[in-house]
Amino acid sequence: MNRDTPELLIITATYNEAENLPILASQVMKLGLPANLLVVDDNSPDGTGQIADELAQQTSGGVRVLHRSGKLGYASALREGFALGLQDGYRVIMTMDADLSHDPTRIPALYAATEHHDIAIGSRYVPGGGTENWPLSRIVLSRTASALARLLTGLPVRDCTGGFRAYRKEIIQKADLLDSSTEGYSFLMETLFKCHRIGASVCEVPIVFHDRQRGQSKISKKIIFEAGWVLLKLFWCRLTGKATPSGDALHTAE
Ligand SMILES: Nc1nc2c(ncn2[C@@H]2O[C@H](COP(=O)(O)OP(=O)(O)OP(=O)(O)O)[C@@H](O)[C@H]2O)c(=O)[nH]1
Ligand SMILES: [Mg+2]
Repeated sequence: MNRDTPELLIITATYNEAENLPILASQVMKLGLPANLLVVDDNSPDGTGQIADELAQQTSGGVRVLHRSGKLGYASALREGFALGLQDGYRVIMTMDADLSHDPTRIPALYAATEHHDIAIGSRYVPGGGTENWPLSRIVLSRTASALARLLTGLPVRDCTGGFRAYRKEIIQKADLLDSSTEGYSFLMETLFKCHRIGASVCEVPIVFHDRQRGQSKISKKIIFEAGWVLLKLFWCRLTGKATPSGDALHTAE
């Protein structure tokens, strides 16, 4: 571990977020936290990767960049970010979207919650949380996914599918979160499932989710289908108690 490594790593996966990334980086840097913002970019055709490099220079390394060769998926971007975070010795690792749907002013609350919990989830579905400007179709999709995930996995969490989270580094290691082959948002359900199975303490911090104002959504039918499939596999794991979707042995609580 480098002794200059700050406590907190905030990972944001980017694919064509050229308009959003400079705003996000400036809002995160303004918080004045002991944090690095890690941009994991998949060679975005709109030049997000180059913008990230410029931001890294302007912030003297406050922003860090991981370039990948092409569009390898949201989940694997987060996993590579986790791997770098563990390797470099950050104490807390956060994830958030780059499209400003996740409000950076909630970062301090999530970070503070890791003082007492292994994972802090930015939650739309607890008092004080919510969504803004979301079309009815997205509200229905998200609410249904969260309710189904809760029912089938038994997770005691109201918002299982949001990607604005803070993890203590130890829980990423103990729950083996790098061992997964999911591509999209199902990774978020899978990570919670794995953490819950080893007795992680989880809390939900209210957030208001804002619909993206710039750029395009990357959510696809394939990713929605994957989420349904992973959910069924998690249900099966819950029933049998034998294995997680990636096939690794289940851990028991310590
Ligand atoms: N590196 C990388 N980032 C991705 C990929 N797919 C999505 N992202 C990023 O992951 C974050 C979430 O993706 P979005 O497209 O906003 O998906 P979403 O939030 O479910 O959809 P909207 O609400 O419509 O924006 C954004 O910061 C994207 O740029 C990918 O394949 N690779
Ligand atoms: Mg989004």
